[in-house]
Amino acid sequence: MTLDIPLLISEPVAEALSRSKPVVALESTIITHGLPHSRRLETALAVETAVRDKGAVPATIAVIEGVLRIGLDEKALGGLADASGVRKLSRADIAAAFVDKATGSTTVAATMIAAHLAGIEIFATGGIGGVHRGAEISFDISADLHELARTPVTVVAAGAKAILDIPKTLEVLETLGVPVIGYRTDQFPAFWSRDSARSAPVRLDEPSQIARAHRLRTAMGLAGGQLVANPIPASAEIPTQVLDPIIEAAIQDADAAQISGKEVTPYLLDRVLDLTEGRSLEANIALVLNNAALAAEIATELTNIS
Ligand code: PSU
Ligand code: MN
Repeated sequence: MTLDIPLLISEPVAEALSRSKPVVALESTIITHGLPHSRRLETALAVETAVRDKGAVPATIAVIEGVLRIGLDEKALGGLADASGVRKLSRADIAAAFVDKATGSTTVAATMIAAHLAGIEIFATGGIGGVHRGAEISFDISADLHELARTPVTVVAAGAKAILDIPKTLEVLETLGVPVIGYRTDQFPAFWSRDSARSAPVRLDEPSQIARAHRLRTAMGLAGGQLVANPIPASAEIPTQVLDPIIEAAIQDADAAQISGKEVTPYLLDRVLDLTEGRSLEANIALVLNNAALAAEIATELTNIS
């Protein structure tokens, strides 16, 4: 017996895919687990608009009542933004959410899986998960890194969150053979800041080049995606000197409160938001919008490759 995957692709997304129009996948965890309630719907809609403004179709992905939804209308987005108790779903959690008929947001890893199922090659987010500071003790390494090594979706992010251990995150990506492409930069960006004092292993300056590299990897039969590291706009960045002590304090708070597992990332983001008095929130939103626009440009270039 084969089971059907409970999958629903929205009308506009299905139409765009069938006509080979540009489509950009968007994740939902950054909305439900990365932003305060008051800014969720507004941000989700603004990110979709940033994709549309560049001529592509947005496909926000989430599991709603046990169904994997690719493309959410405003009502569904509003329901997700308002809901409490929304699960955070990574690769390990999706099938159980179907069985339980649960509602959950997809992380970078789960959104890549869902995008690939639907035939979407490019995805925009804020920052990927990575190797946490102190991972040599905690073993906390995000499933996002392994997903990048196995699922052929190009992910546009503002680097890795500065709450992580960025050098270790880059080492693991190198070990896994994931291309890490600095977009118009030699530096690997650190989410809220443009620089992390680490270089980006590869640099490409044109969306068309990133699209070609994606397709060439497919042609070579290479598993996995690419990470496009797109620095936050200069006008929105928070310099590392300002952030570093705040991140240290947030990590100490997390240790004291014995936060572990998938709670760690949302907890740290929330503490940084409090400690920066909201400045990190504005930066977070600005960088997601910037990534959505670049992903739409790459999506358009992908449709130009015959
Ligand atoms: N970036 C943000 N906010 C977030 C995340 C990333 O600005 O909430 C989420 C993404 O969904 C990412 C996840 O995939 O955190 C990583 O979580 P973990 O470290 O538990 O794998
Ligand atoms: Mn983790």
